[in-house]
Amino acid sequence: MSEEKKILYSGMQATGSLTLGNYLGALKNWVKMHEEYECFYGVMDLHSLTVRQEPAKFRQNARKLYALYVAAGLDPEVNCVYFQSHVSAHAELAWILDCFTYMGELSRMTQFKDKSQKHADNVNAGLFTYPVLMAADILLYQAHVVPVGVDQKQHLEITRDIAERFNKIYGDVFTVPEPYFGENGAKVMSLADPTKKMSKSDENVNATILLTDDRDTVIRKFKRAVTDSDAEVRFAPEEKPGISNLMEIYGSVTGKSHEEIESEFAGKGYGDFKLAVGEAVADELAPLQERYEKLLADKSYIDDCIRRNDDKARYVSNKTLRKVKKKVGLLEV
Ligand code: ATP
Ligand code: LTN
Repeated sequence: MSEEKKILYSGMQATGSLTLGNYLGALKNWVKMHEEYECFYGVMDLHSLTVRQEPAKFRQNARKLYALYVAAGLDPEVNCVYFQSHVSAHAELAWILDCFTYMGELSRMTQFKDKSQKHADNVNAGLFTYPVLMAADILLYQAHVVPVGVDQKQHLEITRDIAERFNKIYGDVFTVPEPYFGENGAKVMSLADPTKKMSKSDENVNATILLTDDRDTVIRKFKRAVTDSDAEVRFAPEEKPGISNLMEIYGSVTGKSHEEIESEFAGKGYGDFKLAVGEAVADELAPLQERYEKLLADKSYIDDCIRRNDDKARYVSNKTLRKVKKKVGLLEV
């Protein structure tokens, strides 16, 4: 009998284009996971609604995100790659878990504080309860591990707290998940300000590398990346955040260690190094972009994959939802 695989769950918001940060911090690490885990990946379109979306563009972006998942190597025949909003169990469990989450703990979430500053005209209740919907996503599938970038650490902690609180009252209903951070690229910093994370909502186009940027754009953006005025390629995040960030990126795409990179560029200037980083990233993105263009042209293939995987996600998540409803005492007839 084959041993049952542990379960992995992750996803991204369906907002805008993905950045190199999303790719190196999350997506790239997901691709091989199916060897060890049974994997579920959502297009988190309900989460995107916490910020105003233009409906036609939003719909397009959501399908594009799905295509990018597949282009990056997530095989929808092997992984369950589906849409969050197509599986009503997410919203249902989120409501139940809202009633097991405290205002105080949600107020401490740094993402809530950041986003309410950024969108001061629209500090909606969804922005506040965002982590509870995320907890519902994860707990519905009884996930053991959740691979994310380090910016999601706090959200994983609250997910664990909610699961443990619920289990304490009702017995072992939820698997308590562990976060998984990749070794490299867990926090890719902005090219314009290496003390800030690279974010797809950054207004400065030179701060981010988009997965859809063409070769020339990638190379140009790396050439312009902010670094210090010294000329030594050396890993020192505090003292040289710009160069250290570029080293992390270069290491992440080439597999080279910091020491190997330092010796490769010993005695060479920043110009050579930046060009090498740009070329390595462009080389990494080229095959992904080619697959992406092909997938976008085949709408029916993507839609078919979505439908099939939505069904699987519904089936798995409903098992947990039914159990939860029973435990809290909602009447079944
Ligand atoms: P925004 O910055 O607009 O809030 P985002 O780029 O963080 O959005 P998400 O959908 O929230 O996008 O994140 C998707 C995944 O990408 C998460 O696992 C997150 O941790 C990871 N991620 C995002 N930015 C980075 C980054 N700069 N470095 C590493 N991982 C990142
Ligand atoms: N909040 C996450 C996106 C997300 C997620 C999830 C990630 C929503 N639900 C469940 C992992 C598991 C983010 O990356 N900003």
